[in-house]
Amino acid sequence: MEKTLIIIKPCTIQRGLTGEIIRRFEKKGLQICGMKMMQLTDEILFEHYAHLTQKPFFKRIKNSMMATPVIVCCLKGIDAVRIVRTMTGVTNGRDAAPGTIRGDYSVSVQENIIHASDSAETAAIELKRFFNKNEIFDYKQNQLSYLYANDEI
Ligand code: IDP
Ligand code: MG
Repeated sequence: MEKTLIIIKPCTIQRGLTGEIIRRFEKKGLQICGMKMMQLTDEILFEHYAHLTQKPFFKRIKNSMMATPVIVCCLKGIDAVRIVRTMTGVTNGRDAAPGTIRGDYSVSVQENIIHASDSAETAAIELKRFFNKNEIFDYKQNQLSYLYANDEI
């Protein structure tokens, strides 16, 4: 089983879409292993968006991500990273396919609803960045034998 990180961005919190987003992942069958609200800082965003610090829009993204607290969430399942990225859609909400989260709720490159880890390696690093060890919970998912075939788990 794989674990991945999503961040419910301030635009989503302000638009009252948090429940909608979490609901999609729950309905899919992913297990919530951690969830908390936190205020992001300059330091954590500098690290988290290290690949964007030289971009002219970096300050704008940073301000946008600090506009309200965010909700960070750890989701678990087989191929969870890939599933969550596919459900999230491409970065630009205007290009994202209908049926994806960004495709259904965003018309913006920047205000694009959630962050989702892009590989298993990144997910491990990002989960450590936003969660303490005791904030990720490993508990039995009772529906497991209805979500997967025996040979998959
Ligand atoms: P991702 O969120 O789809 O993985 P990244 O390229 O990692 O996309 O960019 C991180 C975040 O930075 C995006 O989700 C978006 O909010 C913002 N961003 C990326 N490219 C642009 C841009 O060209 N203009 C404004 N914001 C951008
Ligand atoms: Mg990214």
